[in-house]
Amino acid sequence: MARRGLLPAICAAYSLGMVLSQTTLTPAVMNTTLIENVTGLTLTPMIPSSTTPGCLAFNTSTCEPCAPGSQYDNNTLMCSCCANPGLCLFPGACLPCTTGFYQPLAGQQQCLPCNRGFYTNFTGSPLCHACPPGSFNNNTGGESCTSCSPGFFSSQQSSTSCNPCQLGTFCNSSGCPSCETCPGGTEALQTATQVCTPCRPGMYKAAHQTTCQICRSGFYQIHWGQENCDVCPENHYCPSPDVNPIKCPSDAFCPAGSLAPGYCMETFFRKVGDTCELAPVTIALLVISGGVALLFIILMVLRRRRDTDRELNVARAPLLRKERPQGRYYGIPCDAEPVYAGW
Ligand SMILES: *[C@@H]1O[C@H](CO)[C@@H](O)[C@H](O)[C@H]1NC(C)=O
Ligand SMILES: *[C@@H]1O[C@H](CO)[C@@H](O)[C@H](O)[C@H]1NC(C)=O
Ligand SMILES: *[C@@H]1O[C@H](CO)[C@@H](O)[C@H](O)[C@H]1NC(C)=O
Ligand SMILES: *[C@@H]1O[C@H](CO)[C@@H](O)[C@H](O)[C@H]1NC(C)=O
Ligand SMILES: *[C@@H]1O[C@H](CO)[C@@H](O)[C@H](O)[C@H]1NC(C)=O
Ligand SMILES: *[C@@H]1O[C@H](CO)[C@@H](O)[C@H](O)[C@H]1NC(C)=O
Ligand SMILES: CC(=O)N[C@H]1CO[C@H](CO)[C@@H](O)[C@@H]1O
Repeated sequence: MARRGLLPAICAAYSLGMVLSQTTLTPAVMNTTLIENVTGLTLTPMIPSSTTPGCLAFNTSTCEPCAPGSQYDNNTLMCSCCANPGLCLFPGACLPCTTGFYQPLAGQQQCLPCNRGFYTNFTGSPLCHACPPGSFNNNTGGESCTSCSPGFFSSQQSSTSCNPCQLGTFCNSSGCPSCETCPGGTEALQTATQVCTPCRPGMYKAAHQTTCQICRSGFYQIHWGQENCDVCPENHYCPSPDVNPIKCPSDAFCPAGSLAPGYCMETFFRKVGDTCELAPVTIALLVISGGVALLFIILMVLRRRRDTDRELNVARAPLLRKERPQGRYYGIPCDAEPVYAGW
């Protein structure tokens, strides 16, 4: 019975100790309590006028420079009683720099704001930290950095802005230190891309390429987001890269990679196995036209021969005329009338 009542008491005491040790461990709390304690003890008699007589209460030979990360405190006699600004009776009497400010040197009157691209998120800092890659900060006196939005990145430390992802790359979360190339079968056609878009049917993109490409002629792809295209199979043809291969007509040729079926020249040829042959109608036509041509040649020859005969007759005609007497009657040739010598 006694043990059952004792245990919770021990636990309560233990947890109380934990709480106490946690609060007293924090340095900031220690320093402020120290200052409060000292001021409470020593300043009560001489707060009002803050003239030199009050300073007599202090042993000012103990003044020392404020530590890095802190500044001279104008509002307390423990600092203003010291001969030089930047000195206080003891380091704890100085003011720690607030968040966003820092002071790397001892004995300074003021803390400095962190530069753009830098920050400090705790008090009493002797330095500022660079914004890590993937974040930025465009203000002086920054207490924190802002993560880059999805689609943007910052690859350098202490960035003051983020850059949009380049074409072909993406960032799908906030705080990207770099953008990644879109995976195979997807592309990014705009800058600041958050999600890559899959290639359309009829197109493909290998992992290393930046944009989707149209399938080469004779290839096809009917699915979205593919890394390659398939060759149009034999006995099929692929008129468009984004449709299923079409079965070859029985009277046409379709080797693998065909864009269109290959036909024998219509009506004059026909498909026989793997080749084209003359169609029967063509053979008949050839025979007929051959006969016609032969007949025509014969006719031409005959006519030519008759023409030569006539030329001979014409050539003889003047000879006949010259044999006749060429008398003149009053200046008019008697043979003015043409003599018809033809047949
Ligand atoms: C102030 O100092 C006294 C001893 O001088 C100490 O007992 C007390 O806990 C201190 N106060 C605080 C708030 O730390
Ligand atoms: C002032 O402090 C110093 C160092 O602690 C000491 O040596 C000196 O005696 C003190 N002077 C007075 C007047 O208390
Ligand atoms: C303290 O006083 C000095 C001189 O008057 C001034 O330059 C400085 O800015 C003041 N510091 C603070 C923190 O007010
Ligand atoms: C300060 O920033 C660091 C880094 O971002 C973080 O780990 C830490 O928790 C921050 N501290 C406070 C008090 O915000
Ligand atoms: C950063 O701040 C400066 C001045 O405060 C301003 O001129 C500049 O445009 C800002 N840059 C960005 C990226 O916001
Ligand atoms: C973001 O991209 C990474 C890498 O490409 C991937 O592993 C992850 O699943 C993506 N997350 C979302 C939410 O899309
Ligand atoms: C800024 C400052 O004075 N910090 C001090 C706070 O108290 C701890 C412990 O006493 C010191 O180590 C720090 O230097």
